[in-house]
Amino acid sequence: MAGPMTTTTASAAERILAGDRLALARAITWIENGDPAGEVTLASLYGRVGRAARLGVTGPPGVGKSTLVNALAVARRAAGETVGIVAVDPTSPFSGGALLGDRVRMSPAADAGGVFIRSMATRGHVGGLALASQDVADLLDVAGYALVLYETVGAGQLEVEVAEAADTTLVVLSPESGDGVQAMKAGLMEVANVIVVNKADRDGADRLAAEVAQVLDLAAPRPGGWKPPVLRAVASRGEGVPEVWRAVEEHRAWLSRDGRLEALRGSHAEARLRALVRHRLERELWGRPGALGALAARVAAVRAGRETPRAAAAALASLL
Ligand SMILES: Nc1nc2c(ncn2[C@@H]2O[C@H](COP(=O)(O)OP(=O)(O)O)[C@@H](O)[C@H]2O)c(=O)[nH]1
Ligand SMILES: [Mg+2]
Repeated sequence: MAGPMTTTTASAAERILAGDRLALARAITWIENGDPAGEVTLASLYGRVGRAARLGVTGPPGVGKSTLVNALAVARRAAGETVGIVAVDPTSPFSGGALLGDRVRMSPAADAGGVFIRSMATRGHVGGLALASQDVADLLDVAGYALVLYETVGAGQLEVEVAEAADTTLVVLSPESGDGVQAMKAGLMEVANVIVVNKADRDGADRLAAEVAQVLDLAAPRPGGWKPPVLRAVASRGEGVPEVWRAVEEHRAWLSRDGRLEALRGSHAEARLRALVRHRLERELWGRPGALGALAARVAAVRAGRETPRAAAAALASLL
C-alpha cells in the first residue's frame, strides 16, 4: 500500500503535472530504487494515467532498436507531439540522446523540452526491472507525454512482460543478428504487432523479411484478425521510418475499434497485477528467516534424487 503523502511527494506530484523535468527525473529514481516516495507520488497521480499512446520496441541486441526509437521520436516531435522514452537495455545504454537533442533542436516545429529520455539499468531482478519500467511509463504518461516509447532487449520473459504493457509492440530484427528465427521461437512473434527488419542496407534483409512473413502466414490467425506487417527500414538513415510510424498508427486505429484497446489494457492490468503479486510473494518468501538455507538443502535433496522438484517446491512454498 502507498504510504501517506508528505510535503515532498505532494510537491513532487504537483511539479510533475506542471511539466517539471527535474521532479519527474527524481520520481523515476525513487521508483528505480524502490523508494516508497515513488509509489506515493504515482498513487496520487494515478487517476490521470492512460492518456499516452504506448509503443514497445523490442528485439535482439544491436539490431537498431535505439536508433529506431530515436528516429521515431524525432519524427513525432517534428509533428508536434511530446515523447517520453524508457530504455530498458542492460546490454547497451541508450546512445541516441545526443543525436536526438541535436536533431530536435534543428527542427523548427520542435523543442528539446518535449522529449524525455530515461535509461534504466538492471539492478538485481530482471522481472523487477520490467515492473519498475511500467511504473516509469505511467509517470511519463501522467506527466503529459503523448507518446511513450519503451525499448527492451533480447528475447525472453522481460520482453514479453514489457510487451504486456504496450498498446503496440514493434519487434525489430536485423539480418546481422542472425537470430530472426531464434526470436520467432522465443515467443516474440506472438507479441509483435509490427515487425521491422532493420539494417535493410545489409545483405540478407530481404530473405529475413520473407522468412518472417512465411512464419506469420503459417501461424494461427490472431483474435480480432490483426496481421502484423513486416517492414524494412534503415533506421540509421531514417529510411522506412515514416512507414513504420504509419503501421503503428494503423494498429492504433484497429485497436480503437470494437473496444479492443480497453480489452487489451484490461488484460495488461491483470498480467501486471499477477506479476506484481508473484514478485512480492517471492521476495517475501526468500526474505523469511532460514528460507535461503532451506532452499540450499532442498536443492541438494533434489540433486541427490531424494526428493522431486515438485515436492521440494511445495515444502519451500509452505514457508510463506
Ligand atoms: N547499417 C546499419 N546500421 C544501423 C542501422 N540502424 C542502426 N545501426 C547501427 O547499429 C548499431 C546498433 O544500433 P542500436 O540502435 O544501438 O541497437 P540496439 O542495441 O538494438 O538498441 C549502431 O552502431 C547503429 O548505428 C541500419 O539501419 N543500418
Ligand atoms: Mg539500445
